[in-house]
Amino acid sequence: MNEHDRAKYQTAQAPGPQHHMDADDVIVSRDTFRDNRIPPGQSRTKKWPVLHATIVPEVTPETWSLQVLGLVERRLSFNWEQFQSLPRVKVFSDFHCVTQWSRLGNLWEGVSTRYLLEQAGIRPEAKFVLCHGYDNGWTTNIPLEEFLSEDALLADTHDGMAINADHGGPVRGIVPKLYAWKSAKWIKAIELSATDKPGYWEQSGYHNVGDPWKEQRFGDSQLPPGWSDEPDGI
Ligand SMILES: Nc1nc2c(c(=O)[nH]1)N[C@H]1C(S)=C(S)[C@@H](COP(=O)(O)O)O[C@H]1N2
Ligand SMILES: [Mo]
Repeated sequence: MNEHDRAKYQTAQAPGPQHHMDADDVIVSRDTFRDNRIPPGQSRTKKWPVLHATIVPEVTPETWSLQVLGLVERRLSFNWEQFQSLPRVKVFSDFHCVTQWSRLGNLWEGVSTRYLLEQAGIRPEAKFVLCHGYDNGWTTNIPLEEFLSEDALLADTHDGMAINADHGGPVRGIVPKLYAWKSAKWIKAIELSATDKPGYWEQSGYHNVGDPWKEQRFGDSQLPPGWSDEPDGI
């Protein structure tokens, strides 16, 4: 294990929401109050696995910038310094990957998606968000309403440490209510649109919404290669 993995390894019970309930600067995701925080078909990992489709792009605070565009009143653009000057939020939440691991009790810090989109002004026709990553045109689509959840943010910090390149630093999206593929690493742009545009994993057969509590892993029409929902014997 390298130093980063050691630092992120959870040795004890999953961190619980009780430590943050009295802190008025922490938004606690509702799902962390469940008696069983692990959605159906998932298991807890104490590690923080690294998962992405292609490469770790070379993006640093010096080269990173964020665009907010599409169906907004005002297109916005932030460099690192401008992003750092925005109001900050902390979110305590669980993180569920469709490949069946869940990392419980993460404290994220960054800028609320609600705040960013309020600054941009949401045009009434906007219904969907497409998050773009710096990795080879990777995208993920999210219903606007889910993207505006109070616990959704653009995070640059995880459990008090800057998010490293493997995990999507300098800045990544975090949408705790949905499977982790909806949490765009190395986020480059947030695009609002009236029509839904399936992203990278959604086009390869993953569910369009991806609610882990409803086990929305795969879409109706397609399954990712190697998966089958046919009962045995057919
Ligand atoms: N830009 C980008 N974001 C991405 C991905 C990706 O391939 N590219 N993979 C997603 C998937 S499938 C998961 S499970 C999480 C993993 O985040 P982690 O590597 O920090 O655990 O990132 C998501 N965000
Ligand atoms: Mo994932």
